[in-house]
Amino acid sequence: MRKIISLLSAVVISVVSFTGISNAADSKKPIVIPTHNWSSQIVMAYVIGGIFESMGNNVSYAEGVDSQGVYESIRIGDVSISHEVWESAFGKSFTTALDKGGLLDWGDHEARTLEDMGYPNWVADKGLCPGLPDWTALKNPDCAKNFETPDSGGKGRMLEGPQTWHGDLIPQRVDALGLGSLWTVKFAGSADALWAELAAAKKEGRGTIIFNWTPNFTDGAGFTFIDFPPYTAGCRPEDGGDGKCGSPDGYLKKAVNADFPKTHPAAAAAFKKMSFSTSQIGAMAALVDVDKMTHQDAAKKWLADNKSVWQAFTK
Ligand code: TMO
Repeated sequence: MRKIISLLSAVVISVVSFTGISNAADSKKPIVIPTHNWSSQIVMAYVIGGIFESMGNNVSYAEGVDSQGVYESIRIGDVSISHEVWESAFGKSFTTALDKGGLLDWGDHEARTLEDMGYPNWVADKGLCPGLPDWTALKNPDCAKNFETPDSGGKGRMLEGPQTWHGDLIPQRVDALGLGSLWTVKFAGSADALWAELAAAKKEGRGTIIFNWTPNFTDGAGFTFIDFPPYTAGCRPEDGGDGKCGSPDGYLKKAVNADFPKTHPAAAAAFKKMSFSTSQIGAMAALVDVDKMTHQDAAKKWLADNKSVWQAFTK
């Protein structure tokens, strides 16, 4: 009997709290959405902001937030959500904040991710580095010399993204794999500098190896990632490993401040359902990087063209 009573009271309590949550209106306090420095993330910020606004919410944007520090900002409540937690670049900062408490894992997008060094397919077609995409092709001095630039000190140059994304991960890997005498790694100041390098190398007909990722606008444009030795848990120097590994087949997660589901239950429920595919995220980036729209206009267009996709998240 005791058991039945406690079971019944548990049911009553959960029904009450369930209906309490589903009926509670979202706070009018703005939902704070961060923007970083790559296109899909910024467009998706405005897409998600538009979805929240369609539900009657107020939204504000924290622009140009550091993409590692954002998880601490969410944990302490300065920022409400993160909608693109890329495993390779930000998994460690995300997990650190998760373990400290105050931040919740709000599930994965459908899209899987890869963030690594690679090359446009015409580099292989021109025979500039026979054996690619196998990384051991990079050991060949005749390959490396096709990737020299004026600033590379007679070595082949790889152009990494902004250093805020992965610190010294790629220079460490180049050294760990014994490629340091043939290759040097430079950091681009912005994602746009990576795309400018792709265009310049093509025009000049010279080899280029850059950091890139998928989902991205380059998914359909003939870009190949180099096959480095497989990623295993702990293989990176920051995790105590020898660094002789490529990047993981990664998740793309969402995260929220732990109070967000209480202050904005309807928006939090919608955000939990939000899941974008590789082609949807690639399209968000392409509206900016190919079609040259502003991030805000790209988001408006995406929302107008994909009503049935996003309205399903709000029901
Ligand atoms: C985090 N990024 C998508 C730039 O690799």
